[in-house]
Amino acid sequence: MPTEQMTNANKPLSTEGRTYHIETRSGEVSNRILTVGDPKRAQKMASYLDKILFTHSSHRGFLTITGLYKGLPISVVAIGMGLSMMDFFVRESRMVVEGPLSIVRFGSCGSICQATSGDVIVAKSAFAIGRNYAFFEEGKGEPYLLWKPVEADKDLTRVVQRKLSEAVGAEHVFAGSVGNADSFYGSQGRIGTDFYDCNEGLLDRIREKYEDASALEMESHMLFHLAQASTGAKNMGRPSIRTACALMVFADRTGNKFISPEDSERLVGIAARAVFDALVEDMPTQEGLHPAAGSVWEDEM
Ligand code: R1P
Repeated sequence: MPTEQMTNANKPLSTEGRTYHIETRSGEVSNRILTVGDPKRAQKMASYLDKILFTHSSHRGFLTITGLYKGLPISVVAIGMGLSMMDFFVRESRMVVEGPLSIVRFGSCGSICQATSGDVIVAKSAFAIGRNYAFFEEGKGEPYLLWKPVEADKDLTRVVQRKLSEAVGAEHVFAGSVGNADSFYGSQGRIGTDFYDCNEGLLDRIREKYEDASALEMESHMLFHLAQASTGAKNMGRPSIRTACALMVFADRTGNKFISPEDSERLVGIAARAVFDALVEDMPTQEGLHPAAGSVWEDEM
């Protein structure tokens, strides 16, 4: 249920200017954002900020933590899972931040390349994988639709890859195209008998179609697609939204291995500083970014 009175059905904002689902307003979210799925991962990564200035958990499960790192504001936002949550997050963040946004997703994935559990895969591009209802309901076409890859921002991706390589060792960092599936199960080729999924040949079809296909997860294509579709707030000669994505390999889909809780905890801790350093190197000043006046970092700048 709405927690506050909204008046505009097209752009629901509370009288305080808070967005409907994330419940943040202008001055609570930075132009530099690290986004993850799991709120516990967000808390762990945010613990590497130098100072936390703002924390809010919304009624729809979005967690926003804003603080300072090396003197600059950064927000960490946990969004849950799936492309709809990514859509809420990107659009509602764009509503409350002035100036360009740099967004880095640090997620988990299943590897379909030589990267194994505990390695990191950086997304050079992402393609969407969607269940084709016309096949299941009308017998038309292929059971899964595979869309053309959308590129990540090259400069932001380069700095994220370099910082992660320095942190975890270049031999543990791979790069390639990432498949953003609309399901953890059917559309990622997990085989089961409870549902008619018709996905036995899906992984082979993906590898055949995209020779650099490296990982499967559930948000990256929506992130990259919305960055390309964004129109406003062009600033500093840059697009409105620039995006990168790096993924911890939790599941090795080829070797059938899974990361241990200890290794994932360790990797998240190491990666936090690497991603913050990348965001700060990418946007080293506050010039042209969201004004400090009225923000949660106002007294710190
Ligand atoms: C599935 O377990 C979830 O994990 C992956 C997938 O994209 C999906 O959201 O990413 P996160 O660990 O960032 O949530």
